[in-house]
Amino acid sequence: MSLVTTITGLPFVGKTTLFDLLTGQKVPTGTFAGAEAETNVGVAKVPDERLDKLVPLFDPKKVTHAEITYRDLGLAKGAGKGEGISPKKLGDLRTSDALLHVVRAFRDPTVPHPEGSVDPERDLATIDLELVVADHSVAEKRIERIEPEIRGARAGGEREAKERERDLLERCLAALAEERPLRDVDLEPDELKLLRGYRFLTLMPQLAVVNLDEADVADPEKVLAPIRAAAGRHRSSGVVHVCAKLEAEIAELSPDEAVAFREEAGLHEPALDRVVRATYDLLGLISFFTVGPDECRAWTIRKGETAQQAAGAIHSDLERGFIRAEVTEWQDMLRAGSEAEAKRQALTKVVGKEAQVADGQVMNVLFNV
Ligand SMILES: Nc1nc2c(ncn2[C@@H]2O[C@H](COP(=O)(O)OP(=O)(O)OP(=O)(O)O)[C@@H](O)[C@H]2O)c(=O)[nH]1
Ligand SMILES: [Mg+2]
Repeated sequence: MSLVTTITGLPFVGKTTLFDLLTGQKVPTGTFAGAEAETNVGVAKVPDERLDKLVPLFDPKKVTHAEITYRDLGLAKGAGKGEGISPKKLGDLRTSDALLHVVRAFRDPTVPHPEGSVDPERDLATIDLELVVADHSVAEKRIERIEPEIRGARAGGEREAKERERDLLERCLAALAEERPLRDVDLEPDELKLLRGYRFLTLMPQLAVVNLDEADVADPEKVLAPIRAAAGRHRSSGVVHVCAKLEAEIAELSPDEAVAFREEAGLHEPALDRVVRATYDLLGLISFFTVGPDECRAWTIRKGETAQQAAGAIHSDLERGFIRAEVTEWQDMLRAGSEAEAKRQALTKVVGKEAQVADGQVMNVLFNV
């Protein structure tokens, strides 16, 4: 599965600094990109220690980590007043799997704040409101258009379907009018399916990335607790912290220096690792591995997917022609040292197409097309 995550947030909160950290790019920061700027696009390799540990066993020609595509998107200064998102940027936001809101908690007086003061909870609410406003206008327009369609439709199934859609949109509109994101509305699976086509922004999972002040890195909870509480009032919301500027400095160091510096600063894990893990948790994603002399590779699927669906993540032929899969926990594979030895020690299970795949399993699909 290929994941697209869009980074958004108020001007000058550190979006591009984070984007560079995640993707290893060097897009200039501190330039006030603003509403007119091009969207930056880059790919992050999903760090996976488990895959890294498996690699020496197989000495493969190629190692492939899972990937996430990140987009870095600026909003105009009018964000929060319903004028912050251009149609082009709305399009970028709407075609994402998740939104990543960067909120500023660093104080640095040399970096201007569009609101004149640092207040991450307020800024989070500002962007949330902007998304609610955008969705409200989509729902409103669709309702306007659907009324004549209902009048023109033949009585019976077709009209009923349109009436159901209108009623659903009316419910959405009511929630949005109360500034409630749509992911907080109780929706049946078929209603959700109907709404997918509209690509409502407030239906997307959201991760708040709190860009901490260097002085708060060692004890982040003080800053994070109120933000967690605010985000926790909504479904499909997560909170994670980074210290983008400090991490950008660390990224310039040699690996050994970086480890030492990190420990000293109390930043035990790189931003990329933390942000990616929070994204996987938020979206309910897991990884499984395929191994061999040609390639060792991590694949991303949704929690609860079956062996056959997981096979489909590799190739549609494997899903179509699925016979069975050999599954080994990654630690067992590591301990056994090879696929043959794992089998000999009965650490490898043979499973059918309905078996659920668990995070970290090594899978070998047997298929016939
Ligand atoms: N002190 C401090 N400064 C930071 C931090 N993160 C970013 N900055 C600074 O804030 C300024 C803006 O950073 P950018 O990454 O360009 O912010 P942005 O959100 O992409 O800004 P626009 O795209 O222009 O809206 C730069 O001068 C950064 O160096 C941080 O964690 N601490
Ligand atoms: Mg920027």
